[in-house]
Amino acid sequence: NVVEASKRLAAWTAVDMHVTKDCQVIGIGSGSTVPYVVERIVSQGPEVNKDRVFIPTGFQSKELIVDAHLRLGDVDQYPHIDVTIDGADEVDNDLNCIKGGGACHLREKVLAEAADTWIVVADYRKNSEVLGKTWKQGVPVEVAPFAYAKVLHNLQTLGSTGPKLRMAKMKAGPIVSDNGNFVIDAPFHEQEMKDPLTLLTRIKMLTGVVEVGLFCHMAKAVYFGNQDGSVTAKH
Ligand code: DER
Repeated sequence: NVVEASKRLAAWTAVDMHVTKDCQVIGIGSGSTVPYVVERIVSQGPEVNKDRVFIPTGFQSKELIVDAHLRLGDVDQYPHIDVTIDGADEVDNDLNCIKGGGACHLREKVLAEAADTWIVVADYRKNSEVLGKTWKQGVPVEVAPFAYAKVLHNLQTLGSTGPKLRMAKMKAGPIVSDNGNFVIDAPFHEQEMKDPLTLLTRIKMLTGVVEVGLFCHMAKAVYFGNQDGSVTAKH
């Protein structure tokens, strides 16, 4: 379908542009777009991939690497990464991203920061002017379970219009991240979302917050696949 085709287009373009022969340590993000990133890397052939190592940003990301028979590495061994490619839930015109729709944003941000180059790939639905325009679920906030009720209260005080603990669908109770934490989804007014760095800083300072799904001034480039088969790049 057109959304999947646009994800593939974004992913293939990003790999062709940024996963060059000299890239040896590669971070793999999470979500439904990154499988096309792995697909394109595999298509570069066993010769170039045999000396590479691939670092996952969570369980799903690890399974992608293992299933593609690529060499799995650990961020403990490779704390410095050449390039990490990941998805996003929404991207504004300054390349700020909302991430965490898949509750993987702690490890995703670690590998984004560890990388010399962090690249985002997404379908056209994520291409936005101001964060919060299309992604209505709110800012994902990973919290220590012990602190979730206090952080919920703090987020309301910060102006969130209705912070909610993210509940599991096929399990009674909240979802639990790969790190054993809960996730709160905190919607904010456009006023706050227009300055994501300030909002990120205010949320991150709340004791009990582990990581915030706002990635500000981190992406070197973002590629969106469009419905007409073209690609939009933001730098
Ligand atoms: O949770 C995340 O940040 C993931 O990268 C995810 O939200 C990306 O979304 P996708 O499934 O549309 O690629």
